[in-house]
Amino acid sequence: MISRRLNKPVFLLIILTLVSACTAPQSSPNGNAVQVNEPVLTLTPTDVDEWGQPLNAQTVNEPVITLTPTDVVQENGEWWKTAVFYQVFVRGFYDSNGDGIGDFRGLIQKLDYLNDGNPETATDLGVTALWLMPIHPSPSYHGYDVTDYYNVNPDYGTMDDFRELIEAAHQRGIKVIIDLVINHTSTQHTWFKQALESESPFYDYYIWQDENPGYSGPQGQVVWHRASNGKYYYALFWDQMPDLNLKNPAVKEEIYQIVRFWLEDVGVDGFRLDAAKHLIEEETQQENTALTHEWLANFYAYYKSLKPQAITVGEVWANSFEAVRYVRNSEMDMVFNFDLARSILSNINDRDAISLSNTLTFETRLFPTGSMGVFLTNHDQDRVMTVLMKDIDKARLAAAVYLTSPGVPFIYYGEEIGLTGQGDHRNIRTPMHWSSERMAGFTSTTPWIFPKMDYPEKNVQKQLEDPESLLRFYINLLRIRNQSDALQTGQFIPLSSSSPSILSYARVSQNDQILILLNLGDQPQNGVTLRSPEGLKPGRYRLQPLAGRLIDAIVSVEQNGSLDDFEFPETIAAGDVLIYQFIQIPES
Ligand SMILES: [Ca+2]
Ligand SMILES: [Ca+2]
Ligand SMILES: [Ca+2]
Repeated sequence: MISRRLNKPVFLLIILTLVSACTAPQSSPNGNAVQVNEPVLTLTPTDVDEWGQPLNAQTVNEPVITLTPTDVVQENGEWWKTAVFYQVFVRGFYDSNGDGIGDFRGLIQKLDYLNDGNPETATDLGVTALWLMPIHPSPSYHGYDVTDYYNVNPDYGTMDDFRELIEAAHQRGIKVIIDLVINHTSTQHTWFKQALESESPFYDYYIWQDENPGYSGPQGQVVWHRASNGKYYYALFWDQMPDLNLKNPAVKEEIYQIVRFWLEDVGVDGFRLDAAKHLIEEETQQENTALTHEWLANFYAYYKSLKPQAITVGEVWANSFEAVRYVRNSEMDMVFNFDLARSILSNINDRDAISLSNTLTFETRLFPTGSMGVFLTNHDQDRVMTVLMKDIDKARLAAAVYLTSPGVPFIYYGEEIGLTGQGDHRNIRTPMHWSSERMAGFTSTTPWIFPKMDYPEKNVQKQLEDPESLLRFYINLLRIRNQSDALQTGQFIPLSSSSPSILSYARVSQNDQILILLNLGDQPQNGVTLRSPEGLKPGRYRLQPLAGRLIDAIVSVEQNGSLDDFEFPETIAAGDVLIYQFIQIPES
C-alpha cells in the first residue's frame, strides 16, 4: 500500500486526497474531477523565489483547486506536449564570427548537435524545441531590458540571420520559442524616454505617482524610483527596468502587435513569458493578481486566434498551487514547475526516494498533461552539477527523473555535459564547452566571459567519444523518450518499493507501458519488491530493457490493474537507472 511508504504527515494528507480524487469519480459533479480542499504545504528553508527569498506562506493557503488524474493527449497537433526543449543563451552558445560573442549563425552551425533531423543517427542530443533567452536589442548582456521589440540584438546578428535560424531549425523538426519580456522595458526604450516628457502620450505606458507611495516590493525591495521629471515610477526588479502599465489599452495593443509580428511575420512558434505573475499590480498586491490572470486569459485567446499552434510557457516562480491556476484557466499553455525542480535536486542530494515519489505523484496529478514545464535549474539558479556537488551519478539520476516523468522537459544548455556555476548570474551563463581547444572551442578570440577551467576535460567532443559520459546518457535517454508515447504523455503510476532507496514508477499509455527503477541510495539493493494498488494494464509481461540489463522475470498485473509484490530478480546498484518496456506474453 502507498501508506506504507509515507514518512511525513503532510504527504499522507496529500496522497489520501489524491487517492480519493482518483478513485471516487462517482462523487464528482462532472464525472472526472473532484473538488478537494487544498493541502497545506510545509515550507522549508530551500523554498525560495527568484529573489532568493522565502516563498510567502500566506499565498499557500488559498482557495480550493481541482485535482484530476493525468489525462490523455489527443492527436490534435499540440506539439509541445511531446516536445523536449533546450534553453539557449545565444551569447554563450557559439561564436561564428570571431568577436567573442555567441550569435545566431553560431547557433545554426550547432543545430546538428541539438537535433540533426535524422532519427537514424545518435550523435545528436535529440531535443525538438528551443527556448532562446532574449534576442532583442538591449543595453545589458542578458537582454531582459528590451529597447526595441521589433528587432534583434546586433551582437547576435541580423534579422535575416534570425529568419535563417528559424528556417534551419524547422527543417530539422525543431520548434523555436523566444523570451517575451512584457512586464517591463529598459529605461532606454523610446517609450520610457518619451514618457519623461510632459504631456506625452507615452506617460501612461508606465506606472507613475506624484509622491512616493513608500511601500516596498514582495521581498522588501524598493519599487518606487524617482525619475528626471520629478515623479515616481514603479519598477519591480531594477530601477533600469520600469514596469509597463498593462492596464492601459494602448500598451496592450502594442504588445498584441509585437506578438503578431513575431508569430506571423517572422515565424516563431511561441514565447516564454518572463515574470508572468508580476504583470499587473493591484497596489500593494504585486503578484498573481486577478487582473494579471484576466489579462493573460485575453492574451491567450488573442494569440491562439492568430496561430492555434503557438504557445506560451510562463515563468511563474511560485508554489505549484499558484502556478497551476495559470494553465487550468487557459491563460498560458504551460508554466514551469519550480517546486518539482527543487524537490528533485534536494531529494536526490538527500537520497530520499520516498519524498520524491510522493512529490512526483502530487505534482503530476495537480497539472493537466502537457501543461507543466519540468526542469532542474535555469539561467537564474545555480547549475545542476554544482547543486549536486559534482556527483555524476546524482546528475544521471536527476536527469532520469525529469526526462521519464510527466511534464515537458526543458534542458538548460550545458547541463547535458555537466557545466558548473553558481552565485553571480554571469557564472551560470558561461560559454558552452565544445572541445578541448582554446576557449573551449566557443570562439577564436577572447570571449565576453571565460569558459570554466575544466573545459579541457569536460566538453562535447570528449563526451561524444565516451559511451559512459553524461552527454551520452542524455542522448540515450532522449532517444528512449522520443520513441515512447508512454514516457511523453502516459499516466504516471507510482510504485511502492520495499527499499527506501528505490524510486520506482510506471508510465502507462494506450499502447505502451514502461517501468522505471532508480537507486537513489549509496548502497546496492537486493530483493526489491514493487507493488501498486491500481493503474497498470492487466496481463503477463516480460521486461525489455531500454536502459539497463536483460533480466529473467515475468510480471503479472491483475485484472484490476494492481501489481502485487513483484520481486526484481537482480541487484540494483547504487546510482542505477533502469528502464524497461512491458512486452505482453501471448496467452497460450
Ligand atoms: Ca559573434
Ligand atoms: Ca539524429
Ligand atoms: Ca508589473
